[in-house]
Amino acid sequence: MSSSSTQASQPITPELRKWIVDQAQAGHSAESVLRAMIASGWNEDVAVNAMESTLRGHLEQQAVEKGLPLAVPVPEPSLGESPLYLDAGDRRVHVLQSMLDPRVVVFGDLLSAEECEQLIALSQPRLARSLTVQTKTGGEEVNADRTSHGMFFQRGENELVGRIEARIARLVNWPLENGEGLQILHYTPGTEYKPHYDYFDPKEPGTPTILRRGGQRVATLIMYLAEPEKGGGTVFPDANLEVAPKRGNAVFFSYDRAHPATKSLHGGAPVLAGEKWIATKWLRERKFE
Ligand code: PD2
Ligand code: ZN
Repeated sequence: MSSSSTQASQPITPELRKWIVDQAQAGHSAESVLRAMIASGWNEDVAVNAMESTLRGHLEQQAVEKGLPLAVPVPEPSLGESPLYLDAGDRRVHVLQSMLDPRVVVFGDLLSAEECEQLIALSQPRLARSLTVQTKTGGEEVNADRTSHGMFFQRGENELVGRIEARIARLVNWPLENGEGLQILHYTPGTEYKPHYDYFDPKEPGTPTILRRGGQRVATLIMYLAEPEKGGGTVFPDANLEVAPKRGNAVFFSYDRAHPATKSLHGGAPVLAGEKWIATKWLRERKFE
């Protein structure tokens, strides 16, 4: 029997959905529920689909009932078959670590040493005390929680920036046009970026103005351009995770709703010795212009 005629002859009824949710709530594993369905005559593909769609729908319904904002699609590297490397078009990028909740992926060798040096050199004359978007008004402000110095490149501002942006788009399967301009940050000893969320707080009055330009931020890629001697890791307090700021490497994390439930709280630990340089790419839901 073809799978489409199987789907038609084995419809996923509301009763079946309820039964699946009941099984999950009773603590039965996905595997055991699947085995029970197959044993009672369900086609395996249909059963897997029914389980996936039912449980995803149920989780989302619960989240919305709890007052969480709706989940949206997010960028995601193609890690389905646990590859050691990803083809990012013009470069083979190493996959060093992957965590599901929060969604965090550490990449190796995303940038060459020359690219790191060139980004630093091009940004240096344009550095100023870092601003953060002021969610009260939609403007920008100097923020005491962020003591680094930084600047933004325009998207596609030069060949180097355009090349890196195309690489990132391919790596995380997200349109280049949805990216904000690349930001460069420079940290000297004692400077840090206190833990925060990168999405815009839906409760702040300036947020609707910010969202008109491309919607929410849904993912962040922090690329390490120069490594400090001590300190300066990127920390995820809700995951007890610290990513080492190794030159050429990068940490990617996504957040499918503007809510702490994503566990995407993260910060730049104080630099204890040496200097840390990073490039940050924030990705929006839609075209950012
Ligand atoms: O420098 C970092 O590790 C860091 C930490 C938290 C950067 C950012 N956030 C950012 O650029 O958003
Ligand atoms: Zn951040």
